[in-house]
Amino acid sequence: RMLKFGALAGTAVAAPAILTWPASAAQFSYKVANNLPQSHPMNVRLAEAIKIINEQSGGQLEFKAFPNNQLGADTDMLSQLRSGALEFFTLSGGILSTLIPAVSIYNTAFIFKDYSEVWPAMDGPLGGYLRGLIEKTGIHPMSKLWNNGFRQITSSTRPIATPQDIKGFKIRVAVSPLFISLFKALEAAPTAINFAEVYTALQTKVVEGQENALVLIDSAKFFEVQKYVSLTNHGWDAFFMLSNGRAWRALPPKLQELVAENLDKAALAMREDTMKLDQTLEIELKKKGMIFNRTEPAPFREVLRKNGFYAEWKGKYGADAWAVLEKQVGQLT
Ligand code: X2X
Repeated sequence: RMLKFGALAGTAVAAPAILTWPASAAQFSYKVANNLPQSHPMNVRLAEAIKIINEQSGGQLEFKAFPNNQLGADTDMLSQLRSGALEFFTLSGGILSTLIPAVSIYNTAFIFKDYSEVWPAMDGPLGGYLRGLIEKTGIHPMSKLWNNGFRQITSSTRPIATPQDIKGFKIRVAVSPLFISLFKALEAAPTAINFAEVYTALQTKVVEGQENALVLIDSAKFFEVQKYVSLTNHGWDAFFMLSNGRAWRALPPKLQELVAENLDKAALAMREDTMKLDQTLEIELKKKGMIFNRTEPAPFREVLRKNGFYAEWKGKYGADAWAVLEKQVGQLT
Protein backbone atom coordinates (compact mmCIF):
# COMPACT_ATOMS: atom_id res chain seq x y z
CA ARG A 1 0.00 0.00 0.00
CA MET A 2 2.63 2.53 1.05
CA LEU A 3 4.92 1.25 -1.73
CA LYS A 4 2.30 1.98 -4.33
CA PHE A 5 1.96 5.49 -2.96
CA GLY A 6 5.73 5.95 -2.76
CA ALA A 7 6.19 4.85 -6.33
CA LEU A 8 3.91 7.62 -7.50
CA ALA A 9 5.49 10.30 -5.40
CA GLY A 10 7.69 12.65 -7.36
CA THR A 11 6.04 11.97 -10.70
CA ALA A 12 4.47 14.90 -12.49
CA VAL A 13 1.03 13.27 -12.52
CA ALA A 14 -1.36 15.44 -10.53
CA ALA A 15 -4.70 13.90 -11.44
CA PRO A 16 -6.99 13.82 -8.39
CA ALA A 17 -7.49 10.08 -8.89
CA ILE A 18 -3.89 9.56 -7.78
CA LEU A 19 -4.75 11.03 -4.39
CA THR A 20 -7.45 8.50 -3.61
CA TRP A 21 -6.52 5.67 -1.32
CA PRO A 22 -5.58 2.61 -3.40
CA ALA A 23 -8.32 -0.02 -3.46
CA SER A 24 -7.85 -2.79 -0.92
CA ALA A 25 -6.49 -6.06 -2.23
CA ALA A 26 -8.68 -7.92 0.24
CA GLN A 27 -11.64 -9.90 -1.09
CA PHE A 28 -13.86 -8.26 1.53
CA SER A 29 -13.18 -4.63 2.33
CA TYR A 30 -15.60 -3.58 5.09
CA LYS A 31 -16.20 -0.36 6.96
CA VAL A 32 -17.17 -0.30 10.64
CA ALA A 33 -18.50 3.03 11.87
CA ASN A 34 -19.81 4.68 15.02
CA ASN A 35 -20.69 7.98 16.66
CA LEU A 36 -18.12 7.88 19.49
CA PRO A 37 -14.86 9.80 19.97
CA GLN A 38 -11.65 8.01 19.00
CA SER A 39 -10.55 7.84 22.66
CA HIS A 40 -13.76 6.15 23.90
CA PRO A 41 -13.18 2.56 25.12
CA MET A 42 -15.38 1.30 22.28
CA ASN A 43 -12.97 2.61 19.69
CA VAL A 44 -9.90 1.49 21.60
CA ARG A 45 -11.20 -2.10 21.82
CA LEU A 46 -12.59 -2.02 18.29
CA ALA A 47 -9.17 -1.04 16.92
CA GLU A 48 -7.60 -4.00 18.74
CA ALA A 49 -10.25 -6.37 17.41
CA ILE A 50 -10.01 -5.34 13.79
CA LYS A 51 -6.23 -5.60 13.88
CA ILE A 52 -6.58 -9.24 14.94
CA ILE A 53 -9.36 -9.92 12.44
CA ASN A 54 -7.48 -8.35 9.54
CA GLU A 55 -4.30 -10.29 10.38
CA GLN A 56 -5.96 -13.61 11.01
CA SER A 57 -8.09 -13.43 7.88
CA GLY A 58 -4.84 -13.78 5.96
CA GLY A 59 -5.63 -10.76 3.81
CA GLN A 60 -9.08 -12.01 2.81
CA LEU A 61 -10.95 -9.48 4.96
CA GLU A 62 -9.98 -5.93 5.72
CA PHE A 63 -11.92 -3.86 8.23
CA LYS A 64 -11.40 -0.13 8.42
CA ALA A 65 -12.82 1.83 11.36
CA PHE A 66 -14.63 5.16 11.00
CA PRO A 67 -15.24 6.54 14.49
CA ASN A 68 -16.60 9.92 15.55
CA ASN A 69 -19.36 10.30 12.94
CA GLN A 70 -16.81 10.41 10.09
CA LEU A 71 -19.39 8.80 7.80
CA GLY A 72 -22.26 10.99 8.98
CA ALA A 73 -24.59 11.20 11.94
CA ASP A 74 -26.35 8.16 13.39
CA THR A 75 -29.49 8.45 11.31
CA ASP A 76 -27.35 8.78 8.13
CA MET A 77 -25.21 5.80 9.08
CA LEU A 78 -28.34 3.73 9.74
CA SER A 79 -29.50 4.44 6.15
CA GLN A 80 -26.05 3.52 4.85
CA LEU A 81 -26.13 0.27 6.81
CA ARG A 82 -29.52 -0.64 5.37
CA SER A 83 -28.49 0.11 1.78
CA GLY A 84 -25.19 -1.75 2.11
CA ALA A 85 -23.03 1.36 1.69
CA LEU A 86 -21.82 0.67 5.26
CA GLU A 87 -21.18 -2.91 6.35
CA PHE A 88 -20.85 -2.65 10.17
CA PHE A 89 -22.23 -0.04 12.53
CA THR A 90 -22.84 0.27 16.27
CA LEU A 91 -26.12 1.89 17.23
CA SER A 92 -28.07 2.42 20.43
CA GLY A 93 -31.37 0.59 20.60
CA GLY A 94 -32.88 3.98 21.36
CA ILE A 95 -32.15 5.16 17.83
CA LEU A 96 -32.54 1.78 16.14
CA SER A 97 -36.10 1.89 17.47
CA THR A 98 -36.92 4.41 14.71
CA LEU A 99 -36.74 1.29 12.51
CA ILE A 100 -37.60 -1.50 14.99
CA PRO A 101 -39.82 0.05 17.70
CA ALA A 102 -39.37 -2.57 20.44
CA VAL A 103 -35.56 -2.43 20.61
CA SER A 104 -35.48 0.65 22.82
CA ILE A 105 -37.30 -1.25 25.56
CA TYR A 106 -34.12 -1.58 27.65
CA ASN A 107 -33.87 2.25 27.73
CA THR A 108 -37.13 2.42 29.72
CA ALA A 109 -36.42 4.72 32.65
CA PHE A 110 -35.27 3.35 36.02
CA ILE A 111 -35.72 -0.33 35.19
CA PHE A 112 -32.22 -1.63 36.04
CA LYS A 113 -30.79 -1.15 39.52
CA ASP A 114 -27.20 -1.77 38.42
CA TYR A 115 -25.04 -3.89 36.11
CA SER A 116 -25.82 -7.07 38.04
CA GLU A 117 -29.32 -6.75 36.57
CA VAL A 118 -28.25 -5.46 33.16
CA TRP A 119 -25.96 -8.17 31.79
CA PRO A 120 -27.99 -11.26 32.69
CA ALA A 121 -30.96 -9.63 30.93
CA MET A 122 -29.11 -8.46 27.84
CA ASP A 123 -26.95 -11.58 27.43
CA GLY A 124 -30.05 -13.64 28.22
CA PRO A 125 -33.70 -13.74 27.18
CA LEU A 126 -34.33 -10.00 26.77
CA GLY A 127 -31.26 -9.45 24.56
CA GLY A 128 -32.04 -12.62 22.60
CA TYR A 129 -35.60 -11.45 21.98
CA LEU A 130 -34.37 -8.08 20.69
CA ARG A 131 -31.69 -9.61 18.46
CA GLY A 132 -34.39 -11.81 16.97
CA LEU A 133 -36.42 -8.72 16.05
CA ILE A 134 -33.36 -7.13 14.44
CA GLU A 135 -32.56 -10.32 12.44
CA LYS A 136 -36.07 -10.21 10.97
CA THR A 137 -35.31 -6.89 9.26
CA GLY A 138 -32.29 -8.38 7.48
CA ILE A 139 -29.73 -6.71 9.74
CA HIS A 140 -27.45 -9.15 11.53
CA PRO A 141 -26.48 -8.18 15.10
CA MET A 142 -23.47 -9.62 16.92
CA SER A 143 -24.46 -11.27 20.16
CA LYS A 144 -22.78 -8.97 22.70
CA LEU A 145 -23.94 -5.43 23.35
CA TRP A 146 -21.33 -2.71 23.85
CA ASN A 147 -21.90 -0.71 27.03
CA ASN A 148 -22.91 2.94 26.80
CA GLY A 149 -23.63 3.13 30.52
CA PHE A 150 -26.10 4.61 32.98
CA ARG A 151 -27.19 8.01 31.82
CA GLN A 152 -26.72 11.23 33.83
CA ILE A 153 -27.95 14.74 33.14
CA THR A 154 -25.49 17.57 32.47
CA SER A 155 -26.39 21.24 32.37
CA SER A 156 -24.88 24.66 31.81
CA THR A 157 -27.60 26.49 33.75
CA ARG A 158 -28.66 24.61 36.88
CA PRO A 159 -28.27 21.27 38.62
CA ILE A 160 -31.20 18.87 38.47
CA ALA A 161 -31.89 17.59 41.98
CA THR A 162 -35.66 17.10 42.02
CA PRO A 163 -38.42 16.71 39.41
CA GLN A 164 -39.20 20.39 40.00
CA ASP A 165 -35.77 21.37 38.60
CA ILE A 166 -36.30 19.59 35.30
CA LYS A 167 -39.56 21.36 34.46
CA GLY A 168 -39.05 23.32 31.24
CA PHE A 169 -35.37 22.30 31.08
CA LYS A 170 -34.11 22.51 27.50
CA ILE A 171 -32.43 19.17 27.03
CA ARG A 172 -30.95 17.46 24.00
CA VAL A 173 -31.98 13.85 23.64
CA ALA A 174 -31.02 11.19 21.08
CA VAL A 175 -33.18 10.76 17.99
CA SER A 176 -35.35 8.30 19.86
CA PRO A 177 -39.11 8.30 20.52
CA LEU A 178 -38.55 6.73 23.95
CA PHE A 179 -36.16 9.44 25.15
CA ILE A 180 -38.35 12.24 23.80
CA SER A 181 -41.34 10.72 25.58
CA LEU A 182 -39.38 10.23 28.81
CA PHE A 183 -38.37 13.89 29.08
CA LYS A 184 -41.80 15.10 28.03
CA ALA A 185 -43.26 12.96 30.81
CA LEU A 186 -40.80 14.66 33.18
CA GLU A 187 -42.20 17.98 31.87
CA ALA A 188 -38.83 19.03 30.44
CA ALA A 189 -38.41 20.53 26.94
CA PRO A 190 -36.54 17.86 24.94
CA THR A 191 -35.09 18.31 21.44
CA ALA A 192 -33.90 15.33 19.39
CA ILE A 193 -30.42 15.96 17.98
CA ASN A 194 -27.92 13.47 16.55
CA PHE A 195 -24.86 12.98 18.72
CA ALA A 196 -22.69 14.49 15.96
CA GLU A 197 -24.18 17.91 16.70
CA VAL A 198 -24.45 17.79 20.48
CA TYR A 199 -21.20 19.55 21.42
CA THR A 200 -22.10 22.50 19.20
CA ALA A 201 -25.67 22.57 20.46
CA LEU A 202 -24.37 22.81 24.03
CA GLN A 203 -21.71 25.35 23.17
CA THR A 204 -24.12 27.66 21.34
CA LYS A 205 -26.72 27.11 24.10
CA VAL A 206 -29.37 25.86 21.69
CA VAL A 207 -30.02 23.53 24.62
CA GLU A 208 -29.14 23.83 28.31
CA GLY A 209 -28.16 20.26 28.81
CA GLN A 210 -27.94 16.69 27.61
CA GLU A 211 -27.87 13.24 29.17
CA ASN A 212 -25.18 10.58 28.75
CA ALA A 213 -22.91 8.33 30.79
CA LEU A 214 -19.83 9.79 32.50
CA VAL A 215 -17.54 7.94 30.07
CA LEU A 216 -19.00 9.86 27.17
CA ILE A 217 -19.32 13.18 29.04
CA ASP A 218 -15.56 12.91 29.53
CA SER A 219 -14.45 11.54 26.15
CA ALA A 220 -16.67 13.96 24.20
CA LYS A 221 -15.26 16.82 26.33
CA PHE A 222 -18.67 18.06 27.44
CA PHE A 223 -16.94 19.44 30.55
CA GLU A 224 -15.82 22.29 28.30
CA VAL A 225 -19.41 23.39 27.67
CA GLN A 226 -21.35 22.05 30.69
CA LYS A 227 -21.09 22.93 34.40
CA TYR A 228 -23.29 20.51 36.35
CA VAL A 229 -23.57 16.72 36.44
CA SER A 230 -26.70 15.43 38.12
CA LEU A 231 -26.39 11.73 38.88
CA THR A 232 -29.85 10.53 37.94
CA ASN A 233 -29.02 7.08 36.51
CA HIS A 234 -32.36 7.47 34.74
CA GLY A 235 -31.70 4.90 32.07
CA TRP A 236 -29.17 2.40 30.87
CA ASP A 237 -28.00 2.26 27.28
CA ALA A 238 -25.83 0.15 25.02
CA PHE A 239 -24.92 -0.27 21.38
CA PHE A 240 -25.80 -3.18 19.13
CA MET A 241 -22.98 -4.15 16.75
CA LEU A 242 -24.98 -4.42 13.55
CA SER A 243 -23.97 -5.73 10.15
CA ASN A 244 -25.67 -5.37 6.81
CA GLY A 245 -27.28 -8.77 6.16
CA ARG A 246 -25.91 -9.21 2.64
CA ALA A 247 -22.40 -8.21 3.69
CA TRP A 248 -22.58 -10.63 6.61
CA ARG A 249 -23.85 -13.56 4.53
CA ALA A 250 -21.20 -12.92 1.87
CA LEU A 251 -18.52 -13.87 4.38
CA PRO A 252 -17.52 -17.55 4.43
CA PRO A 253 -18.39 -19.25 7.76
CA LYS A 254 -14.77 -19.20 8.91
CA LEU A 255 -14.58 -15.44 8.51
CA GLN A 256 -17.98 -14.97 10.16
CA GLU A 257 -16.63 -16.90 13.11
CA LEU A 258 -13.43 -14.84 13.25
CA VAL A 259 -15.41 -11.60 13.16
CA ALA A 260 -18.10 -12.61 15.65
CA GLU A 261 -15.62 -14.04 18.13
CA ASN A 262 -13.33 -11.01 18.12
CA LEU A 263 -16.04 -8.35 18.11
CA ASP A 264 -17.85 -10.06 20.98
CA LYS A 265 -14.59 -10.39 22.91
CA ALA A 266 -13.92 -6.68 22.36
CA ALA A 267 -17.44 -5.85 23.57
CA LEU A 268 -16.81 -7.74 26.81
CA ALA A 269 -13.46 -5.97 27.30
CA MET A 270 -15.00 -2.53 26.72
CA ARG A 271 -17.77 -3.35 29.21
CA GLU A 272 -15.06 -3.81 31.83
CA ASP A 273 -13.26 -0.63 30.75
CA THR A 274 -16.41 1.48 30.92
CA MET A 275 -17.61 0.05 34.24
CA LYS A 276 -14.19 0.78 35.77
CA LEU A 277 -14.10 4.31 34.37
CA ASP A 278 -17.55 4.99 35.79
CA GLN A 279 -16.01 4.52 39.25
CA THR A 280 -13.20 7.05 38.78
CA LEU A 281 -14.61 9.68 36.46
CA GLU A 282 -16.52 11.66 39.06
CA ILE A 283 -13.18 12.68 40.57
CA GLU A 284 -11.66 13.41 37.17
CA LEU A 285 -14.59 15.50 35.99
CA LYS A 286 -14.62 17.45 39.26
CA LYS A 287 -10.97 18.30 38.62
CA LYS A 288 -12.08 19.62 35.25
CA GLY A 289 -14.51 21.96 36.98
CA MET A 290 -17.79 20.07 36.94
CA ILE A 291 -20.11 20.20 39.94
CA PHE A 292 -21.85 16.98 40.93
CA ASN A 293 -25.08 16.27 42.78
CA ARG A 294 -26.91 13.06 43.64
CA THR A 295 -30.63 12.45 43.22
CA GLU A 296 -33.30 10.11 44.54
CA PRO A 297 -34.92 8.03 41.80
CA ALA A 298 -38.28 7.64 43.57
CA PRO A 299 -39.71 11.15 43.01
CA PHE A 300 -38.74 11.07 39.31
CA ARG A 301 -40.29 7.63 38.89
CA GLU A 302 -43.42 8.88 40.60
CA VAL A 303 -43.80 11.75 38.09
CA LEU A 304 -43.31 9.30 35.23
CA ARG A 305 -45.94 6.96 36.61
CA LYS A 306 -48.37 9.80 37.25
CA ASN A 307 -47.91 11.08 33.70
CA GLY A 308 -48.55 7.65 32.22
CA PHE A 309 -45.05 6.99 30.91
CA TYR A 310 -44.88 3.30 31.85
CA ALA A 311 -48.43 2.55 30.75
CA GLU A 312 -47.85 4.28 27.42
CA TRP A 313 -44.67 2.32 26.65
CA LYS A 314 -46.10 -0.97 27.80
CA GLY A 315 -48.79 -0.37 25.19
CA LYS A 316 -46.31 0.64 22.50
CA TYR A 317 -43.84 -2.18 23.06
CA GLY A 318 -46.63 -4.71 23.33
CA ALA A 319 -47.49 -7.34 25.88
CA ASP A 320 -44.91 -9.87 24.58
CA ALA A 321 -41.91 -7.58 24.87
CA TRP A 322 -43.13 -6.12 28.19
CA ALA A 323 -43.54 -9.62 29.64
CA VAL A 324 -39.95 -10.51 28.68
CA LEU A 325 -38.81 -7.30 30.35
CA GLU A 326 -40.84 -7.70 33.55
CA LYS A 327 -39.71 -11.30 33.90
CA GLN A 328 -36.22 -9.85 34.13
CA VAL A 329 -36.67 -6.69 36.23
CA GLY A 330 -39.93 -7.19 38.09
CA GLN A 331 -43.29 -5.50 37.68
CA LEU A 332 -43.21 -1.93 36.38
CA THR A 333 -46.80 -0.74 36.01
O1 X2X B 1 -26.51 10.02 21.16
C1 X2X B 1 -26.24 9.69 22.32
O2 X2X B 1 -26.53 10.38 23.30
C2 X2X B 1 -25.54 8.40 22.55
C3 X2X B 1 -24.10 8.51 22.12
O3 X2X B 1 -25.60 8.05 23.89
C4 X2X B 1 -26.25 7.38 21.77
O4 X2X B 1 -25.74 6.87 20.81
C5 X2X B 1 -27.62 7.09 22.17
